Amino acid sequence: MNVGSEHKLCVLKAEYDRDGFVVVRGFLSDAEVRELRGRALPLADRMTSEDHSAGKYKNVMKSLHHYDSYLDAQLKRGKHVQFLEQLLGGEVEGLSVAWFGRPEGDPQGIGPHIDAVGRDGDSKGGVTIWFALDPVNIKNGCLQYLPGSHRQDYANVMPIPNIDQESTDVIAAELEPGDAVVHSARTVHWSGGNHSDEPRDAVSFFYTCPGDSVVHQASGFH
Ligand SMILES: O=C(O)CCC(=O)C(=O)O
Repeated sequence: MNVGSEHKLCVLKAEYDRDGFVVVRGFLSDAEVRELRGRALPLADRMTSEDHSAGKYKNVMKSLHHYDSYLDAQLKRGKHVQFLEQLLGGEVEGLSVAWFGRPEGDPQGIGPHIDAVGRDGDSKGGVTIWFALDPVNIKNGCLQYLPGSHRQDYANVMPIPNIDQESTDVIAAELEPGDAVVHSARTVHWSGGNHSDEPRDAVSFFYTCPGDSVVHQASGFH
């Protein structure tokens, strides 16, 4: 996708501002997906065997950029950085690269949460761009969002209580490899278990927005 087109950017920005997340189709080329997979998955495998996992989530590895120079460069200067800055209308600062695996048959999803909260209610906080490395869908545990939730205040706890995950308002971000979904750190999101026989791998990049007058609290995942 040519995300440089001003009209497309305006459409994506309007959607992001309204819903607190936006799907960007075909952000990465096939070659870029191969490169990201080739860097992240073997590293995640190695880290799994050394047990670096994020608490109770054995298929989540954060801070990958500390172990791989390509991922570190992507966090700082990947083509998505300029895109995020255009989308948000301000600078972003890279905090972490994470692998979110959901192997076939893994029943463990991730409950409703936000990624960070600001001190003031109207802060944009941070932003995550999540790249699908496999086809991701409701059956293998894609991300799901509560649209507009970025405009409300939720506790930075996991799971956030009393979220109706069956609500007809909920949007499932079903993606193909190379598609991305961008969400505000204030948007309530979650993912289900993998009830399919296909793996679901993803890599996310998490940024704070230094221009916002906010104290950031990164979640357990970032
Ligand atoms: O990939 C997932 O299942 C969850 C990802 C997530 O919560 C995030 O990127 O903030």
